[in-house]
Amino acid sequence: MKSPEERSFDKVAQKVLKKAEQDKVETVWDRREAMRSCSFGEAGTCCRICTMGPCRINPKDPEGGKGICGATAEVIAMRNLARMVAAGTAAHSDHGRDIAKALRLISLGQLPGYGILDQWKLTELALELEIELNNKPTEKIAEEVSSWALSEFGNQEGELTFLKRAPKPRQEIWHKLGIAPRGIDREVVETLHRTTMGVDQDFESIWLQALRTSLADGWGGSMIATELSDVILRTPQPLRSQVNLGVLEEKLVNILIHGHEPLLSDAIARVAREEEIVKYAREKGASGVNVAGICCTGNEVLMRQGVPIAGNHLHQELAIITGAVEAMVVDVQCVMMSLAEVAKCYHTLIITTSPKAKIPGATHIEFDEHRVMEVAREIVKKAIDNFPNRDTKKVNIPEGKMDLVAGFSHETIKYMLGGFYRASYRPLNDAIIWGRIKGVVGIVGCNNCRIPQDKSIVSMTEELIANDILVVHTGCSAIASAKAGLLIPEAAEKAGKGLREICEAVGIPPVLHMGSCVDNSRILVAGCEMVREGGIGKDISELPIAGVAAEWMSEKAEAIGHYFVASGVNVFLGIPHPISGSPKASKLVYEEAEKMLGAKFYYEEDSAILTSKIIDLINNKREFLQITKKPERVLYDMAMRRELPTE
Ligand code: NFS
Ligand code: SF4
Repeated sequence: MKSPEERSFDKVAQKVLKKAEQDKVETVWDRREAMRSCSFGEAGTCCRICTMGPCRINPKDPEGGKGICGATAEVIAMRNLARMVAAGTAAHSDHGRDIAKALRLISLGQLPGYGILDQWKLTELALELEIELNNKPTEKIAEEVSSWALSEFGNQEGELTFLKRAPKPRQEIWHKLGIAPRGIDREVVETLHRTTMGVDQDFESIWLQALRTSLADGWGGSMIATELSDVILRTPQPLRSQVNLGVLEEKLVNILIHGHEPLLSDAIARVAREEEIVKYAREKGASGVNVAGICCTGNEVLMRQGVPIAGNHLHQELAIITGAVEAMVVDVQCVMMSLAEVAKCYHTLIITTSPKAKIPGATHIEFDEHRVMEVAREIVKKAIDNFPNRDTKKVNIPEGKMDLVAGFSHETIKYMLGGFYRASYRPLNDAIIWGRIKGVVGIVGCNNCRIPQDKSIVSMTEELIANDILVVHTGCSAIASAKAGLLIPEAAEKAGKGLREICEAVGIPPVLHMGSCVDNSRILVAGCEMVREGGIGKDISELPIAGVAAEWMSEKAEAIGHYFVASGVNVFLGIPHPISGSPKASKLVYEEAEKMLGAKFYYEEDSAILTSKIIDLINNKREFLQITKKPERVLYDMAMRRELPTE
């Protein structure tokens, strides 16, 4: 068995892992260490899409090997990869669909408790969509925007509206390769169709469709989720909060919200502050109610309400093991089935809320969009009722919480850098041109129990900022760096001289929390703005930027990685794609992609080597843009002035 220090880089997690051992509770790490994973599955050369098989191809077979139907290793590996991208796209996009449906209900007055908190963003969107605004009431505009959003899912022809946000050269690449997505659902379905038995059997053609599907996530489902969440719940602005298991409170009823969809979590956080509810908690012996988040739903309410974060993906079991959680309320995605088992050892209630996601052993209280506030109150009361069942002997909340600043939407970055009256990316581009900031790297994605929790994310982030590279984060990576104290302005001390000066002048941390995983779309929009502002490249692929998924595990991360690469951002992986059994498929994504898309995937087991490759890439891009040297300041004398051309 690995030691707590080998399992997690986070000292707070290490303490709780020791408690898990004492309490004899099995965790995800125990199961990982006991698991004998199948090497064919890992290599991507196991096929079970028809019952003539399953087939497996030995990557070491000198003949190359074939499935029973004749399928080659590259086709099997690429089919599997494409299906991962489709599943990831489906997950993010279904989340986007639910937000679009919520906007529709709001516009019809059928979602009590919710409204349009960001009128400005709604207007901006309507203008972009060329919706006539003339004296229309807000509800009518919201209805039209929601109708547009819902139609993006079912479009059969044409292409997704937001693709037009991309720089022209990028759009041309998509058109040339035939990978501009038509409708979000259509691309997911087509990928499932193409990868079923006996359809598309050219691995390059399958990969192009995987790219098209991923673009339907990044510039479709995820972007819709982000934009419309901003309209309903408001665009995030920087705010302070706290992070890690130390945010749990001994004297309060602790409710954890875990999953992805923000609506119910937002309501729970609001309800917990109601006077009635606080009174009810006092009656049960607690001094109030404490709501904290896990994973992306946590990021959503953190960014907009400042609700603290208890932890990232690998913290979900640990939170329950503190013995101090009355209820963990989950919706969809990244929720481990083991939670119900872990909860049995304590008094914690696992409450499932989505009609799409049920767990044996959990209590199901369904999210009903017509009575969200009532459902939220019912859930919070149930948690309060559970407070007297807490076994104080089993409670041990580890010391350890960290301050953080979150809420850097791409709009706020613009305002913070450019000022209120001339919000723009110009100061960022200039800082890059002058070399005070060398580049921007987005570190995104999950934790993975195959490698020590948070270690790669935190060490890479520290090294990049020390090299004057601004780091932006989303998802569980943001929480990892937050726990390590990198999301506070004081962390600028760890940055290189140039980056530090900028952080200190503007008052921002050197590592910016941009939101949940669907908010990776904010990074795409920021990339477009940087190109539009000029001076550092005509396409996203020319910018000195990169993407990193250091500890990824989810199919959603495959979708994100693919739409980054398809958008021209090189992506560095700390966990490989499961395609190593096919040299041809590997060559395509890790090498040849570059020629097609101007970007490709990189994989390195050692995160230090991965980081040095990122720094090399950024330096190469700077060289290509000829911004490696500070332009020398020439002082003109009178003779030189006289020689200046006159109009
Ligand atoms: Ni993203 Fe966010 Fe975390 Fe990974 Fe899961 S919560 S959607 S998939 S584990 S970063
Ligand atoms: Fe085997 Fe071909 Fe069936 Fe896959 S599709 S299980 S490779 S026979």
